[in-house]
Amino acid sequence: MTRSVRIIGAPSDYGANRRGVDMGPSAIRYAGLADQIEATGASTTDAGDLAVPRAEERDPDRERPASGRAKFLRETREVAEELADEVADAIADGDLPLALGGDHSIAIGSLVGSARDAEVGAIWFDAHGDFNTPETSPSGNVHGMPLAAALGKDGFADMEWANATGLREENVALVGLRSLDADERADILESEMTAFTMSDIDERGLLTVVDEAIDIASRGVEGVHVSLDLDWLDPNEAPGVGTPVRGGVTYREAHAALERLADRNRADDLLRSLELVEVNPILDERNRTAEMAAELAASALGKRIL
Ligand code: HAR
Ligand code: MN
Ligand code: MN
Ligand code: MN
Repeated sequence: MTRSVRIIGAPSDYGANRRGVDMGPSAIRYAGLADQIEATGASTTDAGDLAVPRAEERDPDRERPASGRAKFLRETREVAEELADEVADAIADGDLPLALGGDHSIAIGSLVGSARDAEVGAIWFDAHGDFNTPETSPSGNVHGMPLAAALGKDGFADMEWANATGLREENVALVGLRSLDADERADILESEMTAFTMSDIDERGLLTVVDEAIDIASRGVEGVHVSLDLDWLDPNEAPGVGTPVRGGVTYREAHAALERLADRNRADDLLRSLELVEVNPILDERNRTAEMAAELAASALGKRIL
């Protein structure tokens, strides 16, 4: 079981079109994150926020990939390298790193850090596939690309800073998909990742799908990175996200999924790193999405009512 959690803020919005996710770490902390986690019996330390320059001061195209488009690649790299070191440090010190986004591009850093000296798997709770490359992305926004980057796909193959060495496609499970771009969809089908759509959840039941995702991510590895994009939830419940897609899981389903993860972690000690991303306080209603993020982290870390 997780005893000590190290909170690491990554207030970056370089990967997204909509400003505001850079306030995510403050909003999630303000929502009572540390208290929520401590109620599970774990202790917390807060490493503060990474220093992230403001996007207005930067040129999105200053560093270009060899082909295609990925905006703010240089800045994304700065954040990823810093976060990777923080995450790897926390793990080396015996803590569970909990990264707070920021948009989902910060996952490049979380994955690189988590998979630096070990084979790891990943569970990706998200409406989106996040498997675009600079070539396939319709937007050039890197928050739609972190899995492709970490897995060293196509245009990312020569960007060593973005490649999570200990992560293999076979150990990646996406859960809750309902919005994919055409080429991204084809690439996911062709990959060795396992992708569960909302329809799979409808047909098979959420907990069956989550159990299978945990099996896939934890098979033959040292630990699992869990990435929770708040747009996984239905926008009626979690309105404070930049790219909402209707038809997501409910508040209760989200808790059930993360409580199952906590149960499996209690038995097998599989959780290696965790992140909460895409909370956008500007678009939120009275901080409820940030509150949900904090509550869901507590469920993942073993909060129980009885
Ligand atoms: N697939 C779209 C793109 O690549 C949208 C990405 C959505 N963003 C996220 N990631 N919130 O899950 O531009
Ligand atoms: Mn240290
Ligand atoms: Mn995402
Ligand atoms: Mn998403």
